[in-house]
Amino acid sequence: MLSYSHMTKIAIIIPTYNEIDNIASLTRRIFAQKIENLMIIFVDDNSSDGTGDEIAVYSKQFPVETIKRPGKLGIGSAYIAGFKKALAEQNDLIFEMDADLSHAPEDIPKMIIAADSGADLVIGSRKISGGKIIGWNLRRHLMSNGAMLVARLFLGLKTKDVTSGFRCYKKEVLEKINLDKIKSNGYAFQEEMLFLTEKLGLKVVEVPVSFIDRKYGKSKLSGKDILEFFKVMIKLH
Ligand SMILES: Nc1nc2c(ncn2[C@@H]2O[C@H](COP(=O)(O)OP(=O)(O)OP(=O)(O)O)[C@@H](O)[C@H]2O)c(=O)[nH]1
Ligand SMILES: [Mg+2]
Repeated sequence: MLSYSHMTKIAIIIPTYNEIDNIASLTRRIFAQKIENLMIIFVDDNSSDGTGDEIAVYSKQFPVETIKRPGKLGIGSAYIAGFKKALAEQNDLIFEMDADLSHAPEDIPKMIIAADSGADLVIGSRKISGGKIIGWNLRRHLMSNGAMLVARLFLGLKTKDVTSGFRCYKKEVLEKINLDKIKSNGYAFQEEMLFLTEKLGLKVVEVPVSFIDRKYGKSKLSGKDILEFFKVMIKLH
């Protein structure tokens, strides 16, 4: 059992859109970490592949809740809906995590320890020593590195992994940010949240993780998301 200095309530927010083949393994691996007071909040956008029914199976065995939305409304608004529920339910640490097993549940404990050691926002980072990306082609690496370099220079970000969607926020960070003002989605959402957190002068700590490209299901990343990433960068500047 992982121990930390106080009774910490933890919520893991996981947006899902057609992730049926990943739910069982993801849920089992998260609860296999034996972390006290931990719950999952799935935000499912009426997936057509039965993801919602699969989640319902696990919600009988584990502390799993679901926010069901009527259709694909985007990852940014899914996270915001999850954040609001997690705050309303008095969670102290609030994670963002993908459903596609790119983020290893086994990395959750070290992120909790980093938060407990003083970080306001912990980033599961692929871009510091010890972090890596497994399974991407050269084009994907170049695109990702290029976009992150431009964003870091343009917005003066200190954090290396700007777009990581594997994060742990202390509740105070989410209380300080006006969530209703955030309209961005995809990678732009991660960029905007990071910018606002750094601007508040809060402590961001990166811990190395290995990101593994998805085996099951389809990527929802689109050209529109890449364009939005640069548009939001200009808006924030
Ligand atoms: N609720 C909801 N979840 C979404 C939506 N779009 C993506 N997701 C989920 O968000 C997570 C990240 O989406 P991915 O398609 O893996 O995108 P990515 O990780 O940025 O890109 P890849 O590296 O290609 O996998 C996954 O759990 C998706 O199921 C959406 O519109 N609504
Ligand atoms: Mg993914």
